[in-house]
Amino acid sequence: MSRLTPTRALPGGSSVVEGRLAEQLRGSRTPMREAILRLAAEGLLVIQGSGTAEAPTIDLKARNPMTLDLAIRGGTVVTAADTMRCDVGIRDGRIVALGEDVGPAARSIDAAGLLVLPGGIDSHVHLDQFQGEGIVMADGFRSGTVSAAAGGNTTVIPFALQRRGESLRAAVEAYHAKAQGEALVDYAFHLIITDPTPGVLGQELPALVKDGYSSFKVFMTYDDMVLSDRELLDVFAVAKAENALVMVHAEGFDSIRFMADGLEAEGKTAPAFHAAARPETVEREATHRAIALAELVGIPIMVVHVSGRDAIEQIEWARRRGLTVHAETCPQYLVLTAGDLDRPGTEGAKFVCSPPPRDAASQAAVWRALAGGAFQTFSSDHCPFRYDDPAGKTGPAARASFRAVPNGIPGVAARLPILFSEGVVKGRITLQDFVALTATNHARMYGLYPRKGSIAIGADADIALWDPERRVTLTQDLMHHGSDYTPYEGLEVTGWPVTTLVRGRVVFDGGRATAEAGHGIFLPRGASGGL
Ligand code: DUC
Ligand code: ZN
Ligand code: ZN
Repeated sequence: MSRLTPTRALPGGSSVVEGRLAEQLRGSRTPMREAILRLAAEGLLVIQGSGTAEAPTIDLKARNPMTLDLAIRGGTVVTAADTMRCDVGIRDGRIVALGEDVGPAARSIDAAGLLVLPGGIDSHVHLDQFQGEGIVMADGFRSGTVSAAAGGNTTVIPFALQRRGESLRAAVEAYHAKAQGEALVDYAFHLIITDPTPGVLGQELPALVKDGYSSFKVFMTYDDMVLSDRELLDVFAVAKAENALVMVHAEGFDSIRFMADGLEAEGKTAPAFHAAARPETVEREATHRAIALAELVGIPIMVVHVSGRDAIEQIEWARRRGLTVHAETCPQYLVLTAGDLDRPGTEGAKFVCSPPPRDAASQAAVWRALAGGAFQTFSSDHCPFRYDDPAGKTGPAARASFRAVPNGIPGVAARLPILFSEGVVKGRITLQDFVALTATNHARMYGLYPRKGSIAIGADADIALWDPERRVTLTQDLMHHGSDYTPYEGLEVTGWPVTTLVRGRVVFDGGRATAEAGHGIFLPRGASGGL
């Protein structure tokens, strides 16, 4: 827990009694009376009569509107560009001063020995998202954002999913209703387009982009979400006209069906066969196709949850051709492998996500690409289900075949500790890379910069106070999410978020939420700024 201290010596309303002071200090009453009178003359005590005085309630801010609400003192501030020893002064939820000594403040946090990081922005999470009849996502906006704050995040960008036949605007309104009054950290929405009707493409999507929903995800697989190449092109054309960013789930629908049908026909239905049904070839083909379609239309795209070597090769190939292809990767592709899906019984279901984790060689390729700047963002793809639950990973259909195991794993609380420990502490990436990959680039890419994503004068005071030396073993109880497990159970990390502040308010500290649900606000976004 960080140390929070009032700046005033005596809290307002405290009494000072001449006789009691003399007893406590083992002196006579006269010098006590003189001291009280002197303090009263300076306005620091108010005489109440008969040897009693009271500390006035001083509203430092009312006295001087320039006084800070909060100062974070003695820490090491880290941005995507610099590391510097300086204090941070906060007023009205924003950073208003950075310097050696930012002056008086109503409250101070002692951050000696801590890193003062821009709060994490997780631009790929799923909260309370419809997953199919009988399946329940384990986190809504309350538990999901508590988990985010526990992991040092101050903004999340979940998805508003359009179900086929549904208006996109209605989908957005439904997700707002789910989030209203529930979030602990700030949030925005990407759209998921599953039904690009003329009305969606011609009216709803352009209007929604103008209203601050400046990115949308499209799927190249899943029965109820896949878009044909023609539909992808139509959506891409609207993105071009509206200056919006398309996020692509790149796995080939028909290839997966072909592989899964074959495996099932051979009776191979255990969770491990989820990975076998979606080999890197399937992701490589779709990544290449998405890039080609984007080239035809002339737009940048963001390839999300890139899992390994093959897709990275396609992205690098496209960049060599001069195309703008952004890419995101996630913790599961750094510390999990397809072998985890092969754990005994149904345990492997805990690791079923798409694309699936790969092998050690692909992990190494993802690290190389991260260190070399090939990835712009590192997100969790938090998509939580319960394991021991018929509405989760081990329902009757899921037990019968890997095909029915809900697709996704929780990770919003584990994302920052994993990248810090495996990346910064092990010397694979720099502290600046870490901040860029977890906060600044997300803000830039998704139209939240400069309000979010950095520690700078004028920015929202969204801050993670980070103990770079704390050693922690990741366990379910540290995640504060709605899943009943973490796929990262037992992973030992060095570096931990001790306090999370959203717009100057401490929202998570000492292992618990410290602000009320509803502190988090919706953030309409501008256009993608690229990097
Ligand atoms: N894609 C995601 O982005 N998250 C979970 C499952 C999926 O297919
Ligand atoms: Zn996806
Ligand atoms: Zn996702």
